[in-house]
Amino acid sequence: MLPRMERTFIAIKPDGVQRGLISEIVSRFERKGYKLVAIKLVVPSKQFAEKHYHDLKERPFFNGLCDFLSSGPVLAMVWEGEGVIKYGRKLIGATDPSKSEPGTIRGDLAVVVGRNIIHGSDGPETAKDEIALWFQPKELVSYTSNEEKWIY
Ligand code: 3AN
Repeated sequence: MLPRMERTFIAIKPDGVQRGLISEIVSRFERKGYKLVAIKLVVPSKQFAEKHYHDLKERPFFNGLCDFLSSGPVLAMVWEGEGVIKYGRKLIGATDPSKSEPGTIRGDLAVVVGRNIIHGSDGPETAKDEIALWFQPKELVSYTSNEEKWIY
């Protein structure tokens, strides 16, 4: 990994998987120029979902949110690239899809906040913690893609 590279945790939630949006979402990150370094389909337990969303445990929607995340397959991914944490959030769009800009993933593909199809780490610390929660170090693949020299 080049020193300026960063990594972020991105997950397609059960609604995005059930709606057949995996390829659409993956392609947006891929075409932007980011590199996929880990990917797996998992059904998280409720306890695992609570760990993932621990920051939100005081919020009224916490329980429903954790039930929802653990209700079916989630596509967990790690994407790498310069500025990927912040720009990944831009690709995703505002939390509430009724306010997300068209052109963003939530703006184009979702309607309500409780079914906003995708999660992305909100900063470097969260990215580190979430990657460590969802993946073992050996599941993160380091490689040089042929395209990289044209991107950087
Ligand atoms: P983001 O996912 O954009 O980082 P957060 O961290 O504020 O947003 O919220 C995490 C998740 O909690 C959201 N993706 C959404 O699914 C859920 N959420 C946030 N606000 C609400 C709400 N008012 N009602 C139901 N679910 C919510």
